Amino acid sequence: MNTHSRSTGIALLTALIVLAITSALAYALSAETGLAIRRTAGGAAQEQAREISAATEAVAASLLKEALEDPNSTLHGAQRWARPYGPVEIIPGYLMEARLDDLQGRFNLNALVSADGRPNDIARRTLERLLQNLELEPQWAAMIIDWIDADDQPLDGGAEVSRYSTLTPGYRPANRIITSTSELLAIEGFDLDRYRRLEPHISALPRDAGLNVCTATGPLLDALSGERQWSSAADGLQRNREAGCFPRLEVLRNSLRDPTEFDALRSALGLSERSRYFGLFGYVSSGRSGYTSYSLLRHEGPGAGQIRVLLRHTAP
Ligand SMILES: [Ca+2]
Repeated sequence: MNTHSRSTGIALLTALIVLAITSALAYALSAETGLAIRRTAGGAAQEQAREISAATEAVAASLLKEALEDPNSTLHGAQRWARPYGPVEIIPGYLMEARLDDLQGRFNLNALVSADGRPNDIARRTLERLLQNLELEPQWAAMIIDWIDADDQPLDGGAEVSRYSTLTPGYRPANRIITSTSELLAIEGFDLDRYRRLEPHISALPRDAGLNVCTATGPLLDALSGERQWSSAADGLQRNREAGCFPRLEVLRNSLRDPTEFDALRSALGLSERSRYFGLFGYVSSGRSGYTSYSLLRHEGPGAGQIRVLLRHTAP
């Protein structure tokens, strides 16, 4: 993109955000009418930062609806929603930055266990390959399946309550789908270094969320194709993605070590060229204080439809 259209884009986004903040503040002020002002200056700054974060959700929603309006279009990283925003001084004294992440460009850990409670073998093999591509031990796949599946029967290489209860202090595996990838840190031996390496490539979404090949990370594409071809040519992947969805499903099919496996892979992992689940990461700073926010967003179609906030974490 040229400099002119980039700066026009930023100016437009800034205008949208300022509008959203103005509306949020107007609402907050009207809600406070008649109440005594009792906040400390720090509390007021934090409240303002929180309102700015809420406003970013409204802006993110409008960008996502724009990208998803045409039900036949692909969802990819060359669209406006994918551009990191800021840091920009959004109102005097407040810097804001935000980015949206397509969570379906990651491997969904909850896809490891099928609706009938049995391990999804294709998903397991994909995770094992992903772990190997990241130079992690493939055995973690069995440990993660046992953590998620409802039964107490350990897989070969896995661990269930019989093992966790012997630890000090003892505890039980979740035995249900997980809502945050950070739950992996509760798995015996899965340390922070391993988590940091794996985290950019995984998500914890509803089992049937699907995987968008247009935004999948290089190591994850390699895990799908069974060949180390995407992450070893990261620059080429990046360049191809500047023009739109890449690889298309057809291209991925032809990249498989065995293309006849494509249909099984597609159905086991819900391969597609669109997404519904997004993570919005925001950071607002004012002076020496900062405020982070994370929102899990889901697009509900058809067409532009609605963006629903499924959960929101905020922290000073
Ligand atoms: Ca289990």
